[in-house]
Amino acid sequence: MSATPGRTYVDHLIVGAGFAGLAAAIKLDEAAERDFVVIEKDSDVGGTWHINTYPGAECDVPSQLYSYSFALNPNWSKVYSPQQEIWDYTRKVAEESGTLDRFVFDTAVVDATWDDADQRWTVRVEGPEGERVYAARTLIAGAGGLSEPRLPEIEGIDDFQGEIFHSARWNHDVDLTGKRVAVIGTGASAIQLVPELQKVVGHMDVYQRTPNWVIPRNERAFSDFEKTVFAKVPGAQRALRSFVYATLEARVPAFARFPQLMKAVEAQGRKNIAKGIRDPELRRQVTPAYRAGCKRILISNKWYPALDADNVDLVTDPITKITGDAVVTADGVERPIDVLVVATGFYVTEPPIAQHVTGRDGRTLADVWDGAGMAAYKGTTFHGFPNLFQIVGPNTALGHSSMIFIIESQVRYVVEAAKAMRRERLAAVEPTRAAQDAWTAEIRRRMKPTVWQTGGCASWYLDKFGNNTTLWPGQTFTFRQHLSKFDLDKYDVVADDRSTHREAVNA
Ligand code: N01
Repeated sequence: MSATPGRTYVDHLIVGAGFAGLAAAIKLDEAAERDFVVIEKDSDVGGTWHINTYPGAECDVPSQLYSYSFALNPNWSKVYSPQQEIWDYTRKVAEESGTLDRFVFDTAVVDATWDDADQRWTVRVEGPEGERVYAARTLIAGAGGLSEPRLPEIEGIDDFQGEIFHSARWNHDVDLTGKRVAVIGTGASAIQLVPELQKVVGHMDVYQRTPNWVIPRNERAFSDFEKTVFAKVPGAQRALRSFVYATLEARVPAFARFPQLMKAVEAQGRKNIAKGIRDPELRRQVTPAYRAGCKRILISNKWYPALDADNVDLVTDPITKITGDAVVTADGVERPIDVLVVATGFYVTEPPIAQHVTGRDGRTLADVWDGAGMAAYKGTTFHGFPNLFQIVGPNTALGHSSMIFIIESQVRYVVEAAKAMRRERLAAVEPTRAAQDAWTAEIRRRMKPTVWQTGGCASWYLDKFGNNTTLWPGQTFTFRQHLSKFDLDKYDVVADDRSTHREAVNA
């Protein structure tokens, strides 16, 4: 084999420097798999927590659990960490890991194509110095499940003359003080940003298509004493972490097998509404008509009081169009605005990256999924796409606990795969069709009785076929068990009988 001029050979190419990509880099490094590069389209590590800077952005998973098990942070300020604190945490972890020399920022992956002759991924990237091509043995996609903003397809939205931005692309140059603002969407992002905007705007219309169940949030700051104990006695922090983990896991049976138990959550939600909202009509409008848990359960003490404020109107009539300076609803009412905030979520069930990854038979992931929906083996590898590993792949997201637990489980699997490939001298590993189909069938079977499938709502968890291709349908420790070792017997392999070492080909 000869190296094509202009191609940089690496063992592993990691896409994204968020929690997933960073963990992959650190753990590969620890496993002496040091020949990797991390391609990040933005200017720093942190992923979601670098990008989502909307006012009020915080994590609704407890801080103790929303951090790496291998990098506990004794200094979390509160039970639920703010965005800036989490971003700072990822930067600190990255700096201390000694891996940052292999991160390439401000550089986007254009496309990735499996080269069967070379048994490598050809990955084109575009950065400040133009295009560059990598030939990577493995492609580890950690670009995030919720990273591509989805703008609403509303007639006239392109004609709006005022400022418009998505919650995940906040424009901090726009001063909202005293302005007339519309917010479209009432999901996890909206319920955090609306209470902050309410404090400064002149007037705000919040457009709700479907209400969410929102339960109270047990918020409090960690005392200096607690932080000192966490720093001096890591075991104490680990114990708290385990307690939080167990508390969240205890809710899984209600999500996965006995959705009627969710009535208890609905009672909490109703109480939260009654506490936060005075007007009976507004209370009625924000009360969901589906089983709690069907959509992500939200937590906030500020959302309902914000909707109840005098400078806020909740609008439930469907939006029909947007003009140069107003939002028009089906009842014919036109509400003039200066700024439009779209908190309408992300591309999830077919992330745009799928259109740019081409596998062994010349088809993209999007082509493959178009026929039957997203599917992967163990949420991580794909038949037809050798040596491709996706962190936070199909059926790995959670509605009840911390994604960092899932990310660490998948990263361990990837590292085990890399070690197995080196040990067994393999050029390529690809899950068999049978293994992937059996895994998918089992997921579908277990998904049937869950609240996500039976709860009576439309959600981003479900794809166009009505299948839940996003969530893991059970306890997270079972997911970890499934991925605890790399099961080579479920893979087709290609022996590495060529001198494909980096030293040889990069020379
Ligand atoms: O997005 P969403 P998000 N016209 O998809 C509405 C994570 N997250 O950014 O429900 C009118 O939940 C849509 O209405 P409907 C978390 O996993 C985590 O808020 O589809 N409305 C909905 O109300 C979360 O689940 C944190 O009927 C339209 C809203 O927009 C995920 O990100 C914080 C519309 C979209 O809600 C996404 O949350 C924030 C249209 N055309 C987010 N299109 C943490 O704290 C959409 N909507 C960890």
